[in-house]
Amino acid sequence: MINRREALKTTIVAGAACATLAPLHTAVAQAAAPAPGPFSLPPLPYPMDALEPHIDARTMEIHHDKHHAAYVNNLNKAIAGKPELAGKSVEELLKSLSTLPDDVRTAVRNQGGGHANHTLFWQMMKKSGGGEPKDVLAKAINDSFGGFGGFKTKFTEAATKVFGSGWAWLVVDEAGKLVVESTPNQDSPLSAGKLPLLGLDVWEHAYYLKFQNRRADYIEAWFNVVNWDFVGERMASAK
Ligand code: MN3
Repeated sequence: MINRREALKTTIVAGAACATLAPLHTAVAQAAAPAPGPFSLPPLPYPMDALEPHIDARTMEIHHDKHHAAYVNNLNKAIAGKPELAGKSVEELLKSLSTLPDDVRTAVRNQGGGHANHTLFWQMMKKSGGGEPKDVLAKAINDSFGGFGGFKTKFTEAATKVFGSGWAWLVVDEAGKLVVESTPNQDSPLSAGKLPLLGLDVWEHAYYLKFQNRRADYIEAWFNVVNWDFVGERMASAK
């Protein structure tokens, strides 16, 4: 029986996409046995195939069980031996990057960011999601972007223009304003004093199996699974 890594390799080779084999393969290989520590991988809030046909089950499985697990593992490894950090939430750590010891700052930014971003990402999607936001959130989006269409265009543009790996975000900024932005790598808006309401992972690992290089198609498909109720609750919590 072949394991997941071999299966992935086979899939990618069969897809004649050898050029991307190295980074994806390496990233998957990083997910090892869980390292002990205060942070743990939250279960997906729905079955692996809940977001089909828009986001495929195989991608969800690798993305959650391997990639997100690796961020959690590496975060635990990074703060091992630092009990003063182990009692803090990942959000607290990300909000105070500049005050962290030099030897863990980059790891918290990357691995902690990866853990926090993905924990949100799973909740920002749901089966039979999509459509448009309602109530207070709808009004806020209308006021800020001239309507849902204006928001979608701006968010899609931000997600499309991320060079390399990163995220597109709808955030509440320090002035309480709704803003669309992007961050590179696993940088969290929390580290810039903003509250992420909605985020889209545009790392290739989030879409390559189903969409290959067609990031635009992935972005369009993803809008069909957005959990606007969750986004609305996040905004309400900001006040
Ligand atoms: Mn990801």
